[in-house]
Amino acid sequence: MKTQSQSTATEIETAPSFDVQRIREDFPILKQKVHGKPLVYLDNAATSQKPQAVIDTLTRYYLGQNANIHRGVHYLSEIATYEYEKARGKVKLFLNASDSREIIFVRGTTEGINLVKDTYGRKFIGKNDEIVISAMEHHSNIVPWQILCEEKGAKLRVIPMNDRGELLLDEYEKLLNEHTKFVSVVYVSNSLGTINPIKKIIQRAHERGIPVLVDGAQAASHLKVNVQDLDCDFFVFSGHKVFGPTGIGALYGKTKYLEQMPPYQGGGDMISSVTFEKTTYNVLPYKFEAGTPNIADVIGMGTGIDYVTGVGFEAITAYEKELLKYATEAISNIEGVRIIGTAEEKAGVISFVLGTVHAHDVGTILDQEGIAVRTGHHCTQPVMQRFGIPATARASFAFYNTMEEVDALARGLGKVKEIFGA
Ligand code: C6P
Repeated sequence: MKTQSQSTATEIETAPSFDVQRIREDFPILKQKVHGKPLVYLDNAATSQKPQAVIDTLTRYYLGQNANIHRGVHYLSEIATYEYEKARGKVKLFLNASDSREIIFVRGTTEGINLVKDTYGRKFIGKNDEIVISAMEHHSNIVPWQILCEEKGAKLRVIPMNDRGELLLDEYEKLLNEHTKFVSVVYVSNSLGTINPIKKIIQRAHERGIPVLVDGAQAASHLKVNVQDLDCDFFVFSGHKVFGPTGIGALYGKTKYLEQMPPYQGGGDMISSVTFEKTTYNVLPYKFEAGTPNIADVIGMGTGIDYVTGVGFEAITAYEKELLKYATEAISNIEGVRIIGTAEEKAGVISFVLGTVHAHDVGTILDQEGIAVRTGHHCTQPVMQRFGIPATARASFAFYNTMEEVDALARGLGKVKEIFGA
């Protein structure tokens, strides 16, 4: 299966400071066996595993800190409020936002996009206006805008991509016109792995005064995000993809937009005063956080962020680059494999088809070998349509994956070939 020029797991040199075995010790779930085989978890784009520190934070919270926030004067409420707001400060630093008031806690990327659609979108987008998205969006960044377009009589325009899965920036430029009121584009594609030139995309929209939302769901775990440097107007990500709990994420928005936007939901905590005649709203960010929030998971997400920043993005990016190179070589050398998404700039995702074997069969055989990959359309049906396929198998990496796990994947695919005669 290996060519002469191919490197083996042990030959690969990684930054001396990056000790993957040491890192794996922090993730208890990785020690388990699945179907009698060591777990090889390659479904990190769906959700990442959690370090012991995040599990400990959740336990500590429920054992000794649990209370509602922003409400009580009692000890526990003050502790919970302090921890919750401390986590907001961590997200602010993580994204390099200029102010904690620009960080709004939401359930995840999906809710963050829907919040912007329901508030900014409903207020500022109208009949015959246009919203630009790209051909590689997750359904979360397609469907909300379609709903808005239907409601308002606006139009959705789509930036096309080439056969490698790279956006065509010249075509993007052509789409921007006096009707364009919003651009919403993914930073890193979950089904292709493409890292989009998001700064350029933002600049070109800004030259025409158009605000831009960045779907950072897949970027936040692989790249150092700097919202001030990107100059994006909104940025969303999910905590569960950055080694934190599920059901929590954050929306960053520039104050100038958040101030102008109506509230998302009505309820407790988002008000400043209520009478039957009139309600006035709370200041940022609370205006957008109605009801009792997901306190424990906000705090847990803060610990996930501490963990990933402790490992360091410089080391993560360098290690994952090597891992992706090694895996791309190993997988593309298997006869019958076609990698979907071969962009010049990629993060740790390899989507592929193997001959005529259905992706679900690939995934099922790999599962028997203890290897977890995702199969299907990955919530990007238009991407599958663009490449003329129903589904792919997708291996997606995190910094705790190893070259040996890539070798296991390659052996697993060899088994699939044997079984299906592919
Ligand atoms: N992609 C995947 O397996 P939520 O579900 O709200 O945390 O994230 C939605 C989402 C939005 N944008 C992108 C680019 C994404 O990758 C995802 C989630 C997972 O690829 C689950 S479908």
